[in-house]
Amino acid sequence: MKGIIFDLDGVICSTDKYHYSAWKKLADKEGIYFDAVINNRLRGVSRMQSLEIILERAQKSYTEKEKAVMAEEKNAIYVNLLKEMSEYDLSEEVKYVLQKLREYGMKLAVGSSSKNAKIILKQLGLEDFFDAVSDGTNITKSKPDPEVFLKAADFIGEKPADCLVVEDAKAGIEAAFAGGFKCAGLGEAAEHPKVTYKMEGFRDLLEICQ
Ligand code: B16
Ligand code: MG
Repeated sequence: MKGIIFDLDGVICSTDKYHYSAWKKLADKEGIYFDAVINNRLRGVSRMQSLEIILERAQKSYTEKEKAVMAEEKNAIYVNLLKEMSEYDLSEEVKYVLQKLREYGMKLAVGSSSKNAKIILKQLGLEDFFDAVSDGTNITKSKPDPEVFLKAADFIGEKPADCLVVEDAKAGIEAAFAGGFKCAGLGEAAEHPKVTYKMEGFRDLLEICQ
């Protein structure tokens, strides 16, 4: 293994709770049922795809223009919540493991569907840490398409077969598999049949990459 590509939301940090609050606020306003189980389906998928999943429970249909306004509104709430984040939101475990992997000589990249990835990295004090960031701003297709990870591998100059993707989402595991990457699953993603490594915690990476 020469490179590791980390998903951001749900792997490096817990922005998933902010996504949930922001979508919940919007869903409540529209009178659409939304809960944590539905929220799990939003992991790793794009903002517009997330909205489509939420609208499965809507009682009326929305025009494309209305959907764009709703996605904008959710994003504004979400970005506002991100302002609360700081380097204290980076766990000691993640910080320690990232430093160790750097000492092992691994190339480290981010592969996130989020268009807000750079803001999040800045809030966490990681804006200059990774060798490359591939995110929602440089892709045309979101996970489960492998584009975001293929771009990340390209940015660090490594072949997919030499890189490990670390993911918390079903869509992310499928993207990694489709791109020819090895992948390590955290949380619910650990149970996905296509994972190469099941992780119980972030620290497991030290063993996987030794
Ligand atoms: P944004 P990841 C993903 O991040 C989130 O898991 C997903 O819930 C979100 O819809 C997507 O980013 C887009 O985010 O609205 O900020 O562009 O897990 O790929 O790091
Ligand atoms: Mg994720």
